[in-house]
Amino acid sequence: DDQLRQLAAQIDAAAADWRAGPLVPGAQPGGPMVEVTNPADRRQRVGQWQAADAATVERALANAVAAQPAWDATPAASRAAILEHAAGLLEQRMAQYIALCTREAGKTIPDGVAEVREAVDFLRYYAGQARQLFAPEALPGPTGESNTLQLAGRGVFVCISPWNFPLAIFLGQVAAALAAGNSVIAKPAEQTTLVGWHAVQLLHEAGIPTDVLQYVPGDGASVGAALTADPRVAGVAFTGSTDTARAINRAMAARDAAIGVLIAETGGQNALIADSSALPEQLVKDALASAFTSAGQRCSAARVLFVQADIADKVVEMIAGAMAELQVGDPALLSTDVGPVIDTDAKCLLDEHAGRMQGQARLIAEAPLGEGTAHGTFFAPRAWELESLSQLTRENFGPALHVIRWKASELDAVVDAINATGYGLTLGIHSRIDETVERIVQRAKVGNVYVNRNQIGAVVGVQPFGGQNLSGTGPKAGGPHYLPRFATEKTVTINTTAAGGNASLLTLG
Ligand code: UN1
Repeated sequence: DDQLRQLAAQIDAAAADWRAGPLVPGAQPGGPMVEVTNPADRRQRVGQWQAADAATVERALANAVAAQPAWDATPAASRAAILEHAAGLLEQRMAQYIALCTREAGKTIPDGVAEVREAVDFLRYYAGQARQLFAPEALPGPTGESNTLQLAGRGVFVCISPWNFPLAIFLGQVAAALAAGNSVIAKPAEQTTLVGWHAVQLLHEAGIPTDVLQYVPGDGASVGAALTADPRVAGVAFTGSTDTARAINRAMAARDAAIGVLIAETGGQNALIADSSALPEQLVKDALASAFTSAGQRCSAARVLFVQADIADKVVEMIAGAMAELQVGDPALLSTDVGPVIDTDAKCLLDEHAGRMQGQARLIAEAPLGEGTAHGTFFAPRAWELESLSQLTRENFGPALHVIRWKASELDAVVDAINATGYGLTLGIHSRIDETVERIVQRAKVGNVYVNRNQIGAVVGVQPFGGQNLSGTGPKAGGPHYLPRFATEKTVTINTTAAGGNASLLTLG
């Protein structure tokens, strides 16, 4: 707690005049300037950044192509050592990065701490994996030849990251792509350009060459579209909305180039199923943590609580009680549970949703907005009771929870309705009946299931994270299969007989 208090003080001490722009060797600055304001108080200026123009994007692509072979030829252990060095630097400068996340992205201090921790974990995890996986593997074969399988970088990778994890997911994607021997062009979410810029500077300082990792802030329509349509790009790692993932997929498919790789982690319509054996106190605590942590702006967040009818009245009443206690306000204050949403557009979408719910759902509770929230983009956390999941037509990315009652005979139908949304990211289960848990786990088409706990905060290397269907392509971030997807496989067969000929040539068919 003392450490957190110090951090809070440092956020206020940090100069509120951050700057950022493209990091592309040889490019002349040319794009428009964008002002950054504090989501908790839009009157407060945080800094400004310059967008990349078309010439800068072109220069970045040319640099990345030229730089990749030497980086690919650098031993994986050396690439890993740089990433591990960056992890150490990030730990030392934790306070500065938390301050940035709070002021640019509206993150609470505990969220900022978790964000830095996760970024450090990603850097170390992919570095460790690269050390292991990139050692050539000898394969058994006939005598007179040696066969090895080795991994290599694919080429130029574009990493397009979201504003909700501006450091952790940003660095996770970039670290995996770099560890695998790719040169990287990183495009941050527009909303969190300052955080991304500092993350790239840190990697450069740790030893990543400036043409191997470049930074091109800008909007998705010009910068993102130019990058993903370019035939020089071998792969794209993307985290964000399902619609954008589709657009990237189309752009890559339309290129007159080798078939590229898309690794996409997208949205969810995540449910939590509670039966009447659930412990109500634990259920309510975990449901609210899953729905409202990070102001509900996690793709892992719980959106719908399916509660069995016989405990529903009690649970709904407890939800209303607990929501009245939520502290909504300035994320730089240690007492704050829920900060602002990312921007005016996000708030408008949530207001629209609240308007739609008014006519067709019962409002269970609306948390009070705290003092000093009038000038920020705040949305008061809300819970509604619905009749059916079909009343939700899209993912509502914010602090909005929906409760639906179910009867004992409907368990399979509940799971089927969740599957029918087409999303498949996280699922929470609260039950003390093993058969019920197993039955749900077996039937649900989701990527991450959490039983009798909250359903957010997957730990790198421990809970590999990612979904299926509309929720993403896989492989799961922070899991063993993620890094290999950024690499290509090369089989090398060498004739090792003295004569250099192949004695059995004629029998080889
Ligand atoms: C996201 O919101 O894009 O499990 C991913 C979690 C985080 C990942 C969320 N590690 O909540």
